[in-house]
Amino acid sequence: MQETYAAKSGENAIDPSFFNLVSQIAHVAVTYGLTFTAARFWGWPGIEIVGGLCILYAAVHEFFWDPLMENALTRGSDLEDFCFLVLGVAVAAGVYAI
Ligand SMILES: [Ca+2]
Repeated sequence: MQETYAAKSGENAIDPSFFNLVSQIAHVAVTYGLTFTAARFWGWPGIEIVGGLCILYAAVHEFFWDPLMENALTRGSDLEDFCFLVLGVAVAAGVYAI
């Protein structure tokens, strides 16, 4: 059984590059939202704790969980996913600092 193929015009399918774009926007938004919200409540200690937990989560999820459990059709680059999760933390810290 063939698992992947190029969709024909008009066929109901997901464009992998569009799927990846949406995924990376979601990765940044999640860690940005969590870290910036923590910063609003607890300042820099909130960024250190919640941002640190986000980075820990990103590392475990992307380099342990995904290689074992993620569907081959939706799995992209774990390193890219990790970088965008960390980017959300970094942007939150940057926005909080200014
Ligand atoms: Ca991943």
